[in-house]
Amino acid sequence: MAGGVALGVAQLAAGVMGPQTFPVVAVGDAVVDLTPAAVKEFAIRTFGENDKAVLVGGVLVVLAAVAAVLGMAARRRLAVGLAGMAAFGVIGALAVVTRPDGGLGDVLPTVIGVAAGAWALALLVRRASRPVAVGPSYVDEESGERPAATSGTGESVERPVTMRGTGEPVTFDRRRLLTGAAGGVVVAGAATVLGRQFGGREAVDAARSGVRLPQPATPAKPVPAGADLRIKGLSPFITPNRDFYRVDTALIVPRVDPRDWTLRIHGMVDRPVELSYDDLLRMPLTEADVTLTCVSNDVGGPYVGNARWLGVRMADVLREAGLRADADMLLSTSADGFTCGTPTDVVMDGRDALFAIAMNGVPLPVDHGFPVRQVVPGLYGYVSATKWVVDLKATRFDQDEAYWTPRGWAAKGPIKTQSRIDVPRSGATLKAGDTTIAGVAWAQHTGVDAVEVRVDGGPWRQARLAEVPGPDTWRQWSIDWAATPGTHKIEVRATDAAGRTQTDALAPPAPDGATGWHTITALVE
Ligand SMILES: Nc1nc2c(c(=O)[nH]1)N[C@H]1C(S)=C(S)[C@@H](COP(=O)(O)O)O[C@H]1N2
Ligand SMILES: [Mo]
Repeated sequence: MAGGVALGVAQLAAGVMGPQTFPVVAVGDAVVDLTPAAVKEFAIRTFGENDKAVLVGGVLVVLAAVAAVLGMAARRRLAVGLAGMAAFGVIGALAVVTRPDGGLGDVLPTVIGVAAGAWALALLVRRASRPVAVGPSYVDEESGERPAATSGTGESVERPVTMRGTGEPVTFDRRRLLTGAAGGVVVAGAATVLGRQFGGREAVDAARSGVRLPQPATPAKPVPAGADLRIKGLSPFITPNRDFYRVDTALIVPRVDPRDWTLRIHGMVDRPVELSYDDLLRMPLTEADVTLTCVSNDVGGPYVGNARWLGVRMADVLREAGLRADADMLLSTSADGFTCGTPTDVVMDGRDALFAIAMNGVPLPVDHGFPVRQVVPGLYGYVSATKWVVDLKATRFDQDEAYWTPRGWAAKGPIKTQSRIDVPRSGATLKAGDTTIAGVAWAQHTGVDAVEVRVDGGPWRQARLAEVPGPDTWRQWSIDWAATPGTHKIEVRATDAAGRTQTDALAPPAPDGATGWHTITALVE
C-alpha cells in the first residue's frame, strides 16, 4: 500500500512537472536504452506495438512484489522497509536524472513520492502492530498520549475492540489498519488519476488543433487513379494516420508545444541557425507521398506505411546554414534524446527529404512526431525519420554515432527492396476457383519495376502493377489465380527499377534489414 502511495504521489507530482519525471517511466526508458538489438527485436516480435505496455507492466509487477516483501519486513523492523523505499527512490532518481532530457530538479516527483510512501509505511506499520488498549499503562503511539482510562461505563473506551470476548489474543486494531489501508488506496488512486490528467496534455493538443497548415509551394505529384486497386484486404495506397505503424523508444511520447519548439542547425556549417515553428511555416513547403519502413520489419511484416507529408526541404535549410562539403553525416536529435545519423549526400541529392509538419493533411499526430519530424525517402526510419526533432548537427560518421549504432545496428540504412502478400492472408482458407493474390512492394527512391508470384514452386508469373506517382512510394500489385483444392505455398519477389531482383537468402532484421521472399500458405477447399 505504501508503495502504491509512493507511486501515486510521484505520478501526481510528475503530472505537474512533466511525464518524463515519473520514475517508473524513467526506469522503463532506461531499460529500453540499455536493450541490445536482439532483445529489442524479441520484444517487437513478441509484443508488437504493445511492447511498451508490457515493459511498464513488468516494472510495476516487480515493484509490487518487492514492496510486498519490504512491507512484511517493515512489520518487524520499520527501518528495513524505509531503507528499501529509499533504495527504490535512489534508483528512480538516478533514472530520471540520467535521461537525455533530465535535470537535477526532475527528481522532485521521486523525492515527494518516496516521502509520502515512507510516511504511509510508518503509519500503516504502527496500525498493524498497535497493541489493544488494555489498561492505564497504554500510551497512544501516534499522539504519545494516554487514552482516556477505561471507565466503568465503558463509554470512554477510545475504540471498541471487536474481538474482545472471543478469547482470541488481539494483537492489533484491525479496523484502524483497514481504514488506514483504505485511505492509502484512495490517496494512491486519486493521485494517479489526477497526475495523468495534468502534464500539459491539453495545451499541446490545443496548440496542435490551432495549427493552420499553409499551402505547399510544391504540391505532391497527383496520385494516378490506378494507384489504388481497391482489393479487399489489400493495404490502401495511402495509410490512414490511425493505422500507421508506430515505432520509437519513447514510453511516454514527448509532448512538444510548437510555441516552445526550435530547431537548431549547427556543427559543420558556416552560419548556425535556430528556427522557430513559425519560421518553418513561412518557408516554401513541399508536399510528397513517401513510404516509411522500419528496419525491424520482418519479411512480410507490418512496419511499413505510406503517407502524404508536408514540410520544408532539409536541403533548403542546410544550404542556408552553409553546410560544409566535408560533413558526411547529419546527426538529428529528438526532444527525448533519440538520435539518427543520416548521410548528407542522400539529403542533398534533390529527393524530398523533409522537415515534415503534416501527415495526410493534418498537423503531425503527436505519436508521429508533432510538431516536426524528418522524412527521408529511401532510408529506414532509424537512420532518418527523427520524430519530435529539435537539433541537427552537421558532422562526420567517423566522429559521431547515432542511437542504434552502438546497439548493434548498421550506421547506414538504405531500405532493401521488399514485397508483401496482403491477400490472401497467410493461413487463410479459400474456395476453389478464380481468385486474386495481391499485395504491395517497395524500393523507395528507386522504384518497383516488376513483381512476380509463384505457387507451389512453379514458374514465376508477372503480377499486374498499379500506377504510382513516383519512385518513393510502395506499389500495389495483383495477379489472378485459379485456386485448386489443397494446401498451397505462395511466394512473391520484386525487381527494382535498377534491375535488382530480391534475393531469396533469408536475413533477420538486424543489423541492416531483413531479406528473403515473403511466403504464405493458403488452404483451398
Ligand atoms: N524521436 C524518435 N524518432 C524516431 C524513432 C524513435 O525511437 N524516437 N524511431 C525511428 C524509427 S526506428 C522508425 S521506423 C520511425 C517510425 O516512425 P512512425 O512511428 O511515425 O511510423 O521513426 C523513427 N523516428
Ligand atoms: Mo524503425
